[in-house]
Amino acid sequence: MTAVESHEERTVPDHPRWYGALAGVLAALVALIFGELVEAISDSIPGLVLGMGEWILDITPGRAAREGIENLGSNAKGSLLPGITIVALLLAALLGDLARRRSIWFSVAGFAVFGLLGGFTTARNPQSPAFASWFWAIVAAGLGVATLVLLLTRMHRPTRLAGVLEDPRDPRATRRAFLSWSAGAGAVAVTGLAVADRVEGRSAAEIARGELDVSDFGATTSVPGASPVAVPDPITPGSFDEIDGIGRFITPNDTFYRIDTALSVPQVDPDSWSLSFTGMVDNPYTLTFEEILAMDLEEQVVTLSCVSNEVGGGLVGTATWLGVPITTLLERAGVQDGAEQFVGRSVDDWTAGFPLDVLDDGRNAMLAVAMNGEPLPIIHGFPARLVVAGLYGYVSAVKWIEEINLNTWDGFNGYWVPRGWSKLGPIKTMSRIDVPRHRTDIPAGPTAVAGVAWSPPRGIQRVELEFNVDDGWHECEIAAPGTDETWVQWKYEWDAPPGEHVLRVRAIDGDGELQPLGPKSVAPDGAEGWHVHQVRAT
Ligand SMILES: Nc1nc2c(c(=O)[nH]1)N[C@H]1C(S)=C(S)[C@@H](COP(=O)(O)O)O[C@H]1N2
Ligand SMILES: [Mo]
Repeated sequence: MTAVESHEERTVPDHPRWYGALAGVLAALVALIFGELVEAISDSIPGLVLGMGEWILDITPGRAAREGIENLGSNAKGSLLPGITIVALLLAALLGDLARRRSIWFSVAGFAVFGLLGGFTTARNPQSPAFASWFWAIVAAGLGVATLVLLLTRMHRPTRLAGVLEDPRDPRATRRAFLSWSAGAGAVAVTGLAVADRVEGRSAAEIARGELDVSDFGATTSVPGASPVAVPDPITPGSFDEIDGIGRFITPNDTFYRIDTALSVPQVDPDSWSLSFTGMVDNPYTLTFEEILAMDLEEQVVTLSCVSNEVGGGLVGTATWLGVPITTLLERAGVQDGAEQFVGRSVDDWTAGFPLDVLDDGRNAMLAVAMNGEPLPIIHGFPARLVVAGLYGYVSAVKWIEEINLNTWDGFNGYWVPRGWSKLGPIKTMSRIDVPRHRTDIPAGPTAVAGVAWSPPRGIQRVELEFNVDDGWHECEIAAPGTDETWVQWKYEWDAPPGEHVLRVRAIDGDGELQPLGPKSVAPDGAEGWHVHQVRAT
């Protein structure tokens, strides 16, 4: 150890390249983690990485967005934030290296750009306070620069550090000093991250939601004897829920698919939230959460599907929704002649629109406040969302809604329309095989083939199953519960002969229309095709 030290103090070597890079990375970590602290403490200011991610999502045009984001429950959205972090750290490494070799001013300029970008991207979030977002982003960048200067001045030869520490033999400037200060900066960053994690706490939305009791929802006490909210049994009577592996008739909240563009789930405090009716209405008005809860609420079972659901996919589910019919709300607003489009907008400025005349057939369309006997889960739109039977979510099912705007058809395009998705989004007839699973071996002999099929609001008249291509179609049994607005469960008690089988399913809707054979992929208006499972009976 002493030998190494004396060697180091005798020579004045150029430091390894990575010293500068390391200093840059640590400086960036300090800045980014400071941003995480701000996010954790404020509840409304996004972190620097998150703000950047939101901005990138918003400016991503058509094709990329179409493939990635509409259904980025996991993939693209999941890798965006780590990706941004890595790019930021790589850039910071470059800046640190430049600072070591050339001038500190390169990295001051670089961090200033980071700070401005951070201020811009965090302030543009519709829920964040603009001034505070800018302020804290600039403070974060300043901390980054300070860290970098501190570390670089611990080095042997900070020759062009703008005048700081000219003497290469300054006793404070040794390789060891640099490394221990770096370790210190790293420790500060790690501690900051741990603290951010600790103080994150529960949002006002989570606290308020926890205090709600769905049995208090609705002006339902006036209907003696009628329970306003039927919390569905785990197993729906008359359903095929007992079949192992089938999509349950009522999808439990914790397995219900989630799709949205939100990188961080909007946390809406119902006490400071309201819903406004705007645009082509005679009486623009706003509703508070309490006012909504005091209205007559209805419970409806409706199947919701994402336009990005592939043939056989899981971006579809059925829930019991409690809410107010949209038509009731519109009556009070007084829809003007010439209004053609119903547009919903969320607190995070996501929008969806559908033709008003969709509602003419009397289908269920509601402002929902509860899902399967619980206040809406936060990821499913707390405190209120729209649910419209028979329309894909991207044109109708606005979560965290705060405005209902009536417009002409040409007067507005919802979020996904300019990004390449169809402006009209009726749900297509679809059927899915759940069991037996794809590419599995089953024992030859009696076995249940089962799944779900939906075509809201037309309903399902018949489900047919084929055991090998062009072998003929067999009618399946359909479970009793459900309406034309929900999916149905179907099953076929099959006596499986030994060998390879290609099971294929198709449905006939309530109008007698056969499910389209397709194949068509999800963009621009929903997938088409007959779902296939291959199995081997042995
Ligand atoms: N605010 C907001 N609401 C939204 C979306 C969104 O991105 N933001 N996505 C829609 C889409 S594409 C679908 S399929 C449904 C999904 O609702 P879920 O996540 O409750 O299943 O929400 C809709 N509502
Ligand atoms: Mo969707």
